[in-house]
Amino acid sequence: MEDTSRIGSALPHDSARKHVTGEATYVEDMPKLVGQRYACVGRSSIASGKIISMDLQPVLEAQGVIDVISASDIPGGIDIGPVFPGDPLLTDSLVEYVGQPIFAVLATSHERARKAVTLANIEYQLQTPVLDLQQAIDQKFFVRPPHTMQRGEADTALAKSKHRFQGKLRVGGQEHFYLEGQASTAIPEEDGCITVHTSSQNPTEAQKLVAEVLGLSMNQVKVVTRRMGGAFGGKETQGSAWSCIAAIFALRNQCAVTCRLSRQDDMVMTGKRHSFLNRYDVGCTDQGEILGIDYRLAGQCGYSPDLSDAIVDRAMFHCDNAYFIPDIRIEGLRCKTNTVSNTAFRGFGGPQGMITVEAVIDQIAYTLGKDPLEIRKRNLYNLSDRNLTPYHQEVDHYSLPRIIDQLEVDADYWNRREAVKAFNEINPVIKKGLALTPVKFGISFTVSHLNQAGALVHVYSDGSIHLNHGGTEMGQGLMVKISQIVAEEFQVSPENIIISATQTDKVPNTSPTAASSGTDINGMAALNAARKIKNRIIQFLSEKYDVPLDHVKFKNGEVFVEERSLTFAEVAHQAWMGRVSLSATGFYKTPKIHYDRETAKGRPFLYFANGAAVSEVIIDTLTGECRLSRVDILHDVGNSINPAIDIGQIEGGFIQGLGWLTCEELQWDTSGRLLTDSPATYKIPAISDTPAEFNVSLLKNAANSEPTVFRSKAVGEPPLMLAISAWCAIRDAIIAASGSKSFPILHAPATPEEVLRCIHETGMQQ
Ligand code: MTE
Ligand code: QUE
Ligand code: MOS
Repeated sequence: MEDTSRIGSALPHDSARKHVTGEATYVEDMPKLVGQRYACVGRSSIASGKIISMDLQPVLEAQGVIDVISASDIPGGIDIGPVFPGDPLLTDSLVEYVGQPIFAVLATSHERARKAVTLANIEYQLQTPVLDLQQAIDQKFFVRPPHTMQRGEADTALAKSKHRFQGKLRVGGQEHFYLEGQASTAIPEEDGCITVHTSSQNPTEAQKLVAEVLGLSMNQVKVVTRRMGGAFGGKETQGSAWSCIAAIFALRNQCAVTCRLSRQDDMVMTGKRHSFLNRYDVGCTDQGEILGIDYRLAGQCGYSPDLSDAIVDRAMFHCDNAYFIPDIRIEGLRCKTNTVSNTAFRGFGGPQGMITVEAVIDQIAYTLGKDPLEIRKRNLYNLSDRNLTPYHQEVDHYSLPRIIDQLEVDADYWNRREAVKAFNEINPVIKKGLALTPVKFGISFTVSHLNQAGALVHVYSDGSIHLNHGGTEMGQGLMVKISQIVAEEFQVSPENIIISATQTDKVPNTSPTAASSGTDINGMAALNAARKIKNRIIQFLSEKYDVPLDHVKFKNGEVFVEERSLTFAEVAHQAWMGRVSLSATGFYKTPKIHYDRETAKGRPFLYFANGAAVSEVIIDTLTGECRLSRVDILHDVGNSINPAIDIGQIEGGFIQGLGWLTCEELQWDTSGRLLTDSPATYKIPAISDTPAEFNVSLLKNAANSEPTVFRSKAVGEPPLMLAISAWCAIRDAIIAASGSKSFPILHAPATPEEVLRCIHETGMQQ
């Protein structure tokens, strides 16, 4: 067996072929069981009020309907709030947003269930909803108390600054728009137990909540996730409700039940990225060096806490981005509105914080008449006297200065700056813009207990390997990466390894696959399990052949016992004959991290992921339309475990960020109904929005300074924020259009309407 394709090899995604042929199995593709039934949820039509009466008789009498449940039919606990209470699985009195689940129907087909839910007669007593973020701020309408982080004396620094300005930035939310909607199938088992197959980033939480709503213990519930058709944070907490509904029906009716959301139900009933309204007060020197910032970051959480406490925290952790701010105060507000509860979305609040400081930098550059890149470089963290973050973690290793230096050259920034200027001088209608922005993103869950993972590895007597761990596959390539890690440890081909569905009865008490930590933590746990088995084999062979332990070596598909060479299969067989356990669990907990939220001090992150992007845009000042002519990205993934997967994550993350910042816009009407509830009204980027020239490179010689798995770095979320460069480039083009008359307050997303608004506000150059 000759094989070298392990760590660092650009293996295709294990399911790539199956994704395009349609062979990959999603929840809905599973073979149907005899008596399979379908559930659908009836939702509220008002944003705020009380249910006065509810007549479900017409629903029950509809064609194909088998069962109807409302809140009082839930056998166990009703509240499925993931961290704090506030999310009733079904509500029977208080209604807090349009689309809130009130009852559920079981029918013989998905279509019949969907039809039946429209037949309910529900009377409400209306209350006035709070729909506007500014209104929630003014009324101090919060889902959680405010929280402040600070270092130094922001007020004093601001007072003595030569230049001082204030600003306000609106940052839009984002619909996840995963290809596969929320879906769960529940199957009743013996002794009142239940199995749930679900499209979830968080099988353990689904297990816990299904157990709670059914009044079971966790060992009676098994949750299985083979893969998701995309998740992006949207299936971290908000996949559980549909598992619970399916499970309740399955036990009541002793049949298999599938609950999957139609695209419209999914868009209306599940949370999105938080929109933010951020305020800043900034002081700087003549050279553009920031002296102090006073921030107020206000996230729109929707009606319940969900993960908003941690999400607004992460916005606060990233409103410095790559810049040292000597004196800083950050206040974070968790605003409540009568809209669906917002949730995790790639970056987890980080992007909404980071974009704010990038707006600040652009405003400093504009005020001082300097190139924004010069201001960015002037304010970067260094490793000596400018290395302390607002949360008192030291920046101790930092590839950004190197990344920016190299990208400036690779992307030919300064020559293109001149070319853009020259272009804008002779073109009155079409304007170009250019921007380089960095990303520094903290890696680890900021909530310490989540930074743990488990794995289970079996070696069978024929040398084939079965691998299981707590992480879930959502398209990001976690499974292929972890099989490369285990293959490396045993020095076998990844083809020897079968990747199995994530299952709560194989690895218990898992964290959600989130915070970009999937490979970091599950990879380490799998490595730990593999190493245990390997050490047992070494011990066994050393005794059997009477050689010292270090004379047994695994190399390239073979096991060498001094000069004797055995295949991995032969070794597995011998070890089994020798009664050696060839199965092991593995465990990992992230070292070094600690954070005290009370004092807002500590080391929440094991390390930082870094990257930078240069975007060049062309805008049409008559229509506000915008195109990306060229994007150059240099990103640090440490020692890449799989460069093909990593580059895919960078490209995908950038384009998803581009959608968030340029074309995706959520809109509600004045009664709180989501208007953008289908692809007809909600515009995600298309293949034609890919930059005309798109250069993506991985930083070379970039081994992680922390002992992560094979010195790699997390890649899932950070590249999304590289798209901020496109948003800054659009502002650069608007400034050119106005002949630099005033600084345009460009909000996000920079849709054509927003670009036109800015141009009209700042005035076109004569
Ligand atoms: N890539 C794909 N293809 N699909 C996804 O749903 N989710 C992102 C990112 N990349 C996602 C993705 C998010 S929000 C996270 S946190 C990480 O993947 C999670 O996976 P990882 O920790 O294994 O990188
Ligand atoms: C990044 C994340 C998450 C996070 C913190 C991060 C995340 C998540 C939680 C979380 C917080 C408190 C809980 C809990 C989960 O925190 O995804 O169950 O009690 O779920 O910095 O991605
Ligand atoms: Mo990702 S937002 O942490 O699921």
